[in-house]
Amino acid sequence: MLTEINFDGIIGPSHNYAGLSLGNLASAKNAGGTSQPRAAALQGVEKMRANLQLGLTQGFFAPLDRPDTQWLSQLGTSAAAADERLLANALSASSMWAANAATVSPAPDTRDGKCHLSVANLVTMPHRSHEWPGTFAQLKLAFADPAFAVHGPVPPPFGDEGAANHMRLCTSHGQAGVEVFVYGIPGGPFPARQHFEASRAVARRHDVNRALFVQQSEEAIAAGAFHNDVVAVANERVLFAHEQAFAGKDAFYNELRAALPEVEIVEVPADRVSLAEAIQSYLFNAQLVTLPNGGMALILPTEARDNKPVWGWLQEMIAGNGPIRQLVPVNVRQSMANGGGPACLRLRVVCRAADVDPRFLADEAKLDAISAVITQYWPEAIDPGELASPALWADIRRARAALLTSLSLEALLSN
Ligand code: SUG
Repeated sequence: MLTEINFDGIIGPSHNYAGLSLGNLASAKNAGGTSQPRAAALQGVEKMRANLQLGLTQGFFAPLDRPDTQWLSQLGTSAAAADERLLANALSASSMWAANAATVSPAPDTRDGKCHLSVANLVTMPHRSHEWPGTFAQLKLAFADPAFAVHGPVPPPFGDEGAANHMRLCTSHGQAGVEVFVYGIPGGPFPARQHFEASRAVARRHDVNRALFVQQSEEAIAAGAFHNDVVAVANERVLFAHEQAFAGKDAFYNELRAALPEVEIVEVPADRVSLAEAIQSYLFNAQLVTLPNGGMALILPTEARDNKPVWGWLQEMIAGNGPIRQLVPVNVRQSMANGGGPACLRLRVVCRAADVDPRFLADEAKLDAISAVITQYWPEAIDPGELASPALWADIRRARAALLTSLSLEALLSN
């Protein structure tokens, strides 16, 4: 029995607003602001709890070791000697956005019948480019069972941003699907982070039976959709997307309908919700999930509820007879202020829960234990001006160590 498991990145104790992501409007807007790591991480835990209460299977990944001294050392420096910008790049808690951890091709889609995961190289952004070794160590531990094949990163310079640029459409999670790899073309005002060559390499390595390659529209990237999951999300037979999400949309929709005749495309027209509104509200950065009773729910940020045109459109959609039956707003404002919504915070893996290392699976009691560690150890606030404080680095390390110990994941301490 295959289940979709959402693995959320636990928001790390170094969560801060350093404005590191060009093309991510929220990150730029909030640069220099004071962050609240404890509140941020508790918001993330409450999202996981809400998912459990909906009857979904929930997992998590632990934060990485920050500041990343190994990376700084490769650059010939240290936390004490690095300049302000480099230090901020070494301190980011960006691994919280688990949608960028890896691309996942579940067993029914691959020729060898294994669930393949490729850790994302994230080479476009310096602060994200050094996530993969720590993430890789974690994926190898969580998915050590022979039901999985965990691959290293695609070599640079081909940029790979993982599941944020990948969608899977299928009749139901356990059946063979068509995998859609969405890439960007460079040349616009902001970086196109997912490269065509990287998408093709991942599809080949996973030996995916049915793969489609689609270009993300240049207008979407220029408007601030630095990942496809800011303008589109798929679940089972449903694709929920903004009208301007894709280049060559008609050809893509035709190919999709040919591959999966039962596909339902729920498109939001630009004259109802502009790209700018979609990006401000993160309407599409929602978890579109199948509930145990069969209907679908959209777990979206409260910012979507607070945006009039967006909420108005959603209300009409729900009143109609479409496949999405329920809206579940969640408060992840601390992550949102860095451009990370509910869908950014999770990596979906369709597999047998029994094949996953149980230390990475959540239940209420474990979430209580995680909350207790966060409440005790996570810094309450970080001002970007404090990032050079050795006392802060020590607090961040102590917090992570306490979490890993409470989860019996001490094996990750050195990663
Ligand atoms: O890569 N923000 C992340 C947000 C990632 C969202 N993920 C998905 N869409 N799946 C990014 O831009 C901000 C860091 C800073 O500015 O300090 C940041 O990295």
